[in-house]
Amino acid sequence: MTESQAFGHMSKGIWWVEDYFSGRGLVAYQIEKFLFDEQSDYQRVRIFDTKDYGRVFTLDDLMMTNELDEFAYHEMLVHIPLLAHPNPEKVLIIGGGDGGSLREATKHPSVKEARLCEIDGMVVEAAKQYLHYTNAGFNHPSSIVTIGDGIEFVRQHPNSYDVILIDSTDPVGPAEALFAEAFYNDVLTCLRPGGIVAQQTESPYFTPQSVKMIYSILHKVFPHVHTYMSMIPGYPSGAWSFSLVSKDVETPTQHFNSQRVKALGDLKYYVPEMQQSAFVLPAFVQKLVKGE
Ligand code: AG3
Repeated sequence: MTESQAFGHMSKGIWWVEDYFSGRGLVAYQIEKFLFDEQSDYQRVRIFDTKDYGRVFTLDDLMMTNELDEFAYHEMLVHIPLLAHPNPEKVLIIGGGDGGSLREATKHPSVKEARLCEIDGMVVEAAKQYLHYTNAGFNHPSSIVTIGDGIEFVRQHPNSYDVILIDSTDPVGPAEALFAEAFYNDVLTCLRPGGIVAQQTESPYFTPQSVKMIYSILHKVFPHVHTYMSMIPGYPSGAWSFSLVSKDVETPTQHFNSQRVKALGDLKYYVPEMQQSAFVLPAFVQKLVKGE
């Protein structure tokens, strides 16, 4: 066998395959056209059109988002925590340079400030130019973009935000510190009373050890830790987990009001029942997040 060879049924052409963890080739997409391909100060930023999966955005060759299933990630990362909060006025998004989370956060009429703090200005510029399906939120009057380090930002803004969304890549490379205890402590102080945090927390199937590690740290810092899931075919295994944590909000539903969902307009993934059902976890995931 040559050093790198693929078997299986693949039609001719150039394919993009994510190989995130232990040599598992994950979803593969046939590329039609490269639109953007640059090395930033932090990572390799690529945007390309695929044959059947729309426009794809990758960082260091990991799938960040794509035209066909981005809604399953962004709606769940954003609406679950915002609807768990009684009146979110100030929302901070750490990472999320594609704009998808900003777009969803600005749909909430209570939100007066939706601030995106993204370390890599190149991602925001590329998204504004090429990611028409996520970039609408950049033009909203309550949106503010800060190009900078989210870790520094939370440290410098104690007692400032109602909801913090950590919309990062995997806990390797530039995003590793966004899964660390020191950062979570700063996030806790960055919250206003009643504040809530949601974070993407990886795939229980493909990276169970990361999931276990993330939740063991979250449990050290936050009194209330919940896990929920969404089905996102473009990510490793398609089954993706998220955390919802708080110092003082005990459950995802205690402040829930279904009238507020109506005000969000047409959604593609989130339905009010998910404020409860998304937290019903398969047995093996329950064990992982308990550290078993
Ligand atoms: N959020 C990326 C989630 C992690 C995906 N991991 C992977 N493909 N290995 C991306 C930001 C979307 N706004």
